[in-house]
Amino acid sequence: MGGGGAITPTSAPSSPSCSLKSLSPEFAEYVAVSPVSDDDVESDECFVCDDDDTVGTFRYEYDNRQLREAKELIRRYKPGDWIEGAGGAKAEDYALPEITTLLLVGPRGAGKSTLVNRITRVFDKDDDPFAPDRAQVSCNSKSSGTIVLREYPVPRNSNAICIYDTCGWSSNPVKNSMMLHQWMTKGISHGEIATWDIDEGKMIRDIKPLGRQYSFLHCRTRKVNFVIFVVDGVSVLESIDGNKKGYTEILHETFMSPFLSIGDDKPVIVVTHGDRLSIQQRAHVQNALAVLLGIPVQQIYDIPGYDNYQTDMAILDMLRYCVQHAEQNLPLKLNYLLEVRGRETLNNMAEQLMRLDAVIEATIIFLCMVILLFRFSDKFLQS
Ligand SMILES: Nc1nc2c(ncn2[C@@H]2O[C@H](COP(=O)(O)OP(=O)(O)OP(=O)(O)O)[C@@H](O)[C@H]2O)c(=O)[nH]1
Ligand SMILES: [Mg+2]
Repeated sequence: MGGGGAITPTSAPSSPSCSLKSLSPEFAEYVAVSPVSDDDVESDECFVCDDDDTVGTFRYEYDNRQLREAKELIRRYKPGDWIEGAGGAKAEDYALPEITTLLLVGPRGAGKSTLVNRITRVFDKDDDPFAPDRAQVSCNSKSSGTIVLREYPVPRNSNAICIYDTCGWSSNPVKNSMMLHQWMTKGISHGEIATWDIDEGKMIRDIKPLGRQYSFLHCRTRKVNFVIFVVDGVSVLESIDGNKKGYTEILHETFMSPFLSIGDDKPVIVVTHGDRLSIQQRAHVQNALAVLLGIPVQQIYDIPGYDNYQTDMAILDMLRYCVQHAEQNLPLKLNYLLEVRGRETLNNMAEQLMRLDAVIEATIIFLCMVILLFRFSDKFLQS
């Protein structure tokens, strides 16, 4: 039965999107042909690797280069850069967001705040290796978890991409649905207090202002451009292979909410806690989620609690996926639509006039012919 059974940790992590169990074709080509130097200078020299150490060195260099390129792609990105343009529209015809906003949602303790820290860490490794974590992680059930919505630019100080960490779901799907609907339709703002429980919410509102002046005033409201749906892989496994069906039921019910989709695009799934599962169990969880939620397995990112190349690549892949899909669904500017519509209407009117013109001309010719015919027939009768 798949990878189910007892939960066992593994020391050999992998990510579906970037695992390199055997040499990929690009890597094989790279090893056979390209020399590696620090500045990636190309030359015509050929290298043929015949021992494991050399292959290991090339693989390390290759991985490093891939990671660097993937990070650069995210660092260079500006809203509008990845718009493909359709129906004759160009990037400047779209209503670009000030900053591309990604929303993290998921059950309580799924690892949303941890994911914020992990994403930040990928970039901090180059910028500031000793920078502290940003998001407050809850260490046990006594913690109330995230309550205040917070905006985290990625990388730190970026003005192109930001991630919003939110509170975990309640056990009541109706309340989840209401809160998610509000975020997706009205937008979200940094510092907003969010909780599912009305009584708890009132209590928090009374306490929090002690530490924060003017808490009733929020920062700028952001429209959500894409959603990241975070789930705990261990709870999913326990739910699909055990009796605790509630976890996957609530995942399914919430995931299917139409307002979580941006256009036709459903959220990406991030599976956490993979470091507590074996590789088979992780694959089993991903396949089960793909079937349960009706999405391709490539839309599910395995991001375990390891600090290694595979995890960093999976994070960067996931960010790229989100931003690309966010850009594909940006709305067109109103004045562009009006201009296009106006131009189309004018063209239609001109076409109709031309058609009318032809009809009038044909009628006049016909009438002239009739008059001539009458005249000739009169003369003929008189003679
Ligand atoms: N082993 C392991 N632990 C994780 C992982 N991700 C998160 N955790 C732990 O899970 C617990 C909850 O993590 P959080 O990041 O606070 O979860 P959250 O989704 O933000 O929780 P709420 O804010 O309450 O909704 C913490 O103890 C984390 O250390 C993971 O990938 N592996
Ligand atoms: Mg949290």
